[in-house]
Amino acid sequence: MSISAELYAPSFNRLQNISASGTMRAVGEFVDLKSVLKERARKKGAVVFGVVSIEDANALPSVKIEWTINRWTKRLRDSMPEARSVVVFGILSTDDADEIEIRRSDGRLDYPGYMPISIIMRDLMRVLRDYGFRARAPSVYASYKRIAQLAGMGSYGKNALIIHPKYGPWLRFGAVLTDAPLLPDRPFEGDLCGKCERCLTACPADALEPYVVNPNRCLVGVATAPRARPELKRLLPEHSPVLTPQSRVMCTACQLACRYTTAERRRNVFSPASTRASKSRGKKKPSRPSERSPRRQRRSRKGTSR
Ligand code: B12
Ligand code: SF4
Ligand code: SF4
Repeated sequence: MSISAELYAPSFNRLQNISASGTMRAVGEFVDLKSVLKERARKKGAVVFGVVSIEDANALPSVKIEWTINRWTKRLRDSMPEARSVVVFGILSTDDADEIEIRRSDGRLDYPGYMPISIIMRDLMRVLRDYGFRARAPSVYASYKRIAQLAGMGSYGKNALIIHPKYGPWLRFGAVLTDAPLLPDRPFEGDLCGKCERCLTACPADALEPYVVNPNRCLVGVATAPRARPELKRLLPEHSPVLTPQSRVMCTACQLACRYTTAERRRNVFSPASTRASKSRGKKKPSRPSERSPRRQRRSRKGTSR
């Protein structure tokens, strides 16, 4: 029988590991490990899944992560020298409730919408270990967007996010490093943006140039930066509404404006004013600039300096 890189026959030791976790398989049974991982990720909420070879992921240039992080991205092999594959998956933000940021009393920032990522990562690592392979989380200083593009999950968009043909910019990525030899997927080729520039126009903070976001202007960064410019801070209540004294909805204007955003995602926005309006008039009135037409957005942005 010929065995492709991702088909795996458990050895005796590995079989013992498997049996210890209650997933005993017959000796000599070949398992398509990549499909097992993909199915597990899907069951836990991932909508996209792919694999990148460690060579391709490691060849990515190191780039500076700015914002409050101020560090260079790490090569993936630094986290696991024996790694052979990077397993990548993406969950979907379907609602503004997935965009909440909470500042805990110790100053830590929490993003409940990202919670499923850690759960899926832990689960995939457990599966890999059950099959006798090593697995660990990559450094948080890896470049997830570049890895996702290599795994075929979409093109790098003018809003500086990975755009998926079906899910638009709403994917959130997680990854696992492993020494399992899994068959890599092909990188996503092409540019889904074309001549479109809707996100650039929609950004209330002028934080976007095509394919590049300025973390010092992006309101997601501004909301957490102690020394952000006052004229940008003033945009926060409208574009990054506060829910409680310690929590807010992150700005989503560039994502809502994207032509790959579904009508359903556009409806699921935080907007108490429009809820009141629709109750009183039986009709939904857009209140956040991101829901208005690009021309109205341009008008409302006048007066914002770069
Ligand atoms: C720091 C950070 C921020 C900072 C800085 C943003 C930035 N520079 O990307 C701030 C606070 C502003 C931010 C905001 C947001 N972020 Co953020 N952020 C990160 C983090 C931790 C690091 C990203 C980074 O700084 N990389 C370094 C920079 C220099 O790398 P880069 O942008 O890839 O740079 C390269 C490209 O520009 C590329 N390039 C330029 N032109 C072109 C053209 C093509 C065709 C290609 C292929 C490449 C390319 O060349 C550069 C050098 O290699 C990542 C998680 C991670 N560890 O990767 C999440 C991450 C990028 N954020 C994410 C998200 C979703 C957001 C927000 C929507 C908020 C939210 N809901 O979480 C906003 C969106 C703002 C925006 N329009 O980009 C997601 C992106 C998902 C996606 N679909 O792409 C990530 C991957 C988190 C995750 N786990 O999913 N973020
Ligand atoms: S998240 Fe908001 S401020 Fe940041 S780039 Fe997108 S639209 Fe601009
Ligand atoms: S709004 Fe248009 S230019 Fe911006 S990311 Fe979406 S498709 Fe690309």
